[in-house]
Amino acid sequence: MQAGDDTIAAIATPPGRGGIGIVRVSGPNAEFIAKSLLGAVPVPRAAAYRDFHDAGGQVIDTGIALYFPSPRTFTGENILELQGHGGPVVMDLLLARVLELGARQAQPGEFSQRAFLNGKMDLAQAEAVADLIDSATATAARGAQRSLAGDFSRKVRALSRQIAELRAYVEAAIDFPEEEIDFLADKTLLGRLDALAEELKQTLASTRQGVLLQEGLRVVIAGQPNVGKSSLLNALAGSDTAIVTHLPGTTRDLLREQIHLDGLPLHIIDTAGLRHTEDLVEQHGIHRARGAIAEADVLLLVVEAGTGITETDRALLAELEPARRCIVVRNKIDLAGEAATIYTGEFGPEVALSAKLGPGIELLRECLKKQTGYEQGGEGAFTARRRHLDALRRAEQHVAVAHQCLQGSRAGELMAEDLRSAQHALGEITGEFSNEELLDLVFSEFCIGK
Ligand SMILES: Nc1nc2c(ncn2[C@@H]2O[C@H](COP(=O)(O)OP(=O)(O)OP(=O)(O)O)[C@@H](O)[C@H]2O)c(=O)[nH]1
Ligand SMILES: [Mg+2]
Repeated sequence: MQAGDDTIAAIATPPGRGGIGIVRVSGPNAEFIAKSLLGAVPVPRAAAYRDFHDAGGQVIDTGIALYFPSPRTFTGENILELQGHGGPVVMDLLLARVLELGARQAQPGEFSQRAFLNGKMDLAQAEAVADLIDSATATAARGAQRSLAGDFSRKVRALSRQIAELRAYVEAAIDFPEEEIDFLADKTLLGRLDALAEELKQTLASTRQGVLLQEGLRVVIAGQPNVGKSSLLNALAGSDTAIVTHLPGTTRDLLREQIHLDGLPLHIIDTAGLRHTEDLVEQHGIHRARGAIAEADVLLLVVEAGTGITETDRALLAELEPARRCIVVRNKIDLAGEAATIYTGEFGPEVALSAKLGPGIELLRECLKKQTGYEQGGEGAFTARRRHLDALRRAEQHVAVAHQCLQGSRAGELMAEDLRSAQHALGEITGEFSNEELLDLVFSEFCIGK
């Protein structure tokens, strides 16, 4: 795949008013556009204070122009950056002029895509650019910065190199069949496969953490009406997001709040109380609640301490996949005269607390941390994506099969084939092996101008 040979342009700053707005141009025409718009091409990599002219020679704006000639640029192409005043009309006029001079409006993520296609960064690094922009916590931002710097890619490449060496070894054994027995019976080969499997396992574990850090966790609060679900959302968020009343059926729609636990982003969703109802609006709410429950990473099932888990709650728990994490919250301990505590109940951890008064909320936070399996943003934590996790899992499986081939039948050919597949899976992470579909998927999530 090759980067386009046309010139792209976009407003790189967010829409709306701001002190400064930036129009970014990349491609072979950037130089011509600079000359037409500014009168002369600025000295490379030096700030130039210039008038930005329209077709009739009128000044659209005055600002800073920066020119970066290929190849030492973000995209690898000629880049022109025009920093003007950040008003939507000024920016639109400036962009319109640039398009008039032969550039085309860039697609979301197209600058980063060109950077990837021109070998300026690999695919995981390009994804980290978007992750850095989207990061919800400071820990996630630091993790994305590490991935952008190549920490994650280096791990993946090192694994890929290890597999390549093993492949060479095994393929040599196949090519010289008279020595095959010796080659494949060699204990060091088995040892190296074991070491590889172990490293894959560790990388998978840190990648899982990386995905958690980037995406955060969907925590859904559910239960019967009036048990204090919305009060719990408010207590966790430390704000009055949700309406709380003594009337059952207060919450109808899904309510979302974002908080973080030691740098791990949590998307908390409050839902309508589950009950049989004739009220049409509430029915819709309950339908949405069920949808949210089905997609939850962690379910907080709220019950009243005085009542405990009811038959309706049991029915809900029975519907959940066994692997789904669930914490039972026994709310309103102040009414039941209980103390805040945490213990292991029938369905997993149970936390007794009072959402209204506060005792036990800290215990719930601790429990959430444990349940998520998130290790507090250790030094060197990097962000990753589900796509990466997927590829690593496939690589792990292929290596496991290769291991079996070696131990069981000493089937050199099969082993070589699985090692090849494992290496291919790793190559998908860095984009060494990619296709248009994958690239479209990755870059379409970017913002315009990045
Ligand atoms: N005493 C006491 N009352 C509570 C506690 N938590 C919630 N409540 C009260 O219980 C009532 C219902 O609280 P909500 O938070 O609206 O309950 P909900 O589960 O969101 O209710 P629906 O949205 O109708 O399903 C309100 O009057 C709250 O003040 C608590 O810990 N102690
Ligand atoms: Mg509610």
